[in-house]
Amino acid sequence: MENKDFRSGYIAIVGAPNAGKSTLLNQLLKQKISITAPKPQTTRNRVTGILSRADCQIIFIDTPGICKASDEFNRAMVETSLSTLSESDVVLLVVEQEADRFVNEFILDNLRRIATPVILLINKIDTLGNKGLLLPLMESWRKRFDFRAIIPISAIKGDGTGEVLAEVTELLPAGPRYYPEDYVTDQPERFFVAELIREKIFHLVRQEIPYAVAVLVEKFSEIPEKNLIEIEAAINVERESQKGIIIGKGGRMLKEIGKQARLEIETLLGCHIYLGLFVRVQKNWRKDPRALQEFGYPSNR
Ligand SMILES: Nc1nc2c(ncn2[C@@H]2O[C@H](COP(=O)(O)OP(=O)(O)OP(=O)(O)O)[C@@H](O)[C@H]2O)c(=O)[nH]1
Ligand SMILES: [Mg+2]
Repeated sequence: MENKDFRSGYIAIVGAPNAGKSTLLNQLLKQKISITAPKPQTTRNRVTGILSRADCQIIFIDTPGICKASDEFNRAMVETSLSTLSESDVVLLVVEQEADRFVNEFILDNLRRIATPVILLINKIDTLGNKGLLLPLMESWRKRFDFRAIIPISAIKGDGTGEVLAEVTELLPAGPRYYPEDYVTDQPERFFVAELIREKIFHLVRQEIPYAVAVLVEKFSEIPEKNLIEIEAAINVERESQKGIIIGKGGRMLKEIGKQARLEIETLLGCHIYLGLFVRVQKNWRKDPRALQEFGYPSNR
């Protein structure tokens, strides 16, 4: 029998690109759920992380960074993030000290239109040389919005995240256990496989190319007697020249992407992995509604 005092809720994690939202989700869950990278606009979909306790269930939703979108593809991602705001019980707004003032004001404008409680998380305090700056910084944020709480954190080190959990738990409404206790996410394994490959490309391939990449898992077959999963995935790029860069001299880049991704996928899935990667040119897929749908991305059309 479910306890009638059980509480649960959806907690949106929003903020400007690169603020550390996905790093925070992973820290809260003590597990890598969402991919991270030093480049902005890494996250493209909502990514769910579920925290189950004896008396409550917290469903965190990591979102794409909100920015002044320059094209349809980015606009659709920003829409994904904004729509999460009104569907949540609590919003965690992640900011990076005083950076991204314009974007944060835009997000605050959206938050002023809804009644959802907002907790401000000032992230990356490990990089703050002078800790004396923190109090005036918190004070200036307090003047801008009626935050439920303002918590300085370091998502990467875990500083302040215990306090975040305590505040969130306080604000959880009465509600059911939405997911079985052992679920950490509701996304399928194929999604994480594609994301991990994309993450390695974000880390290994230079400049703008990772933005032109979409990964699609085309085969995922389990062979239990060998404790093996055979995976084949297509790395889609927009142009022939990008294909060459992903493959690299003598295929070296693709091999390195495959090696790093395979090691992490093996840890994630707890078995041996055969990972076959190939690169395909799908001309201007970011502007093609059919391709966007196929790759699991929102499209405004
Ligand atoms: N020093 C420091 N770096 C951090 C901290 N949190 C995140 N980072 C780094 O900031 C970069 C961006 O982190 P992400 O978690 O990918 O940021 P995000 O907000 O999810 O970014 P998008 O998905 O692109 O919107 C990565 O290089 C992280 O390692 C922190 O507390 N301290
Ligand atoms: Mg992210």
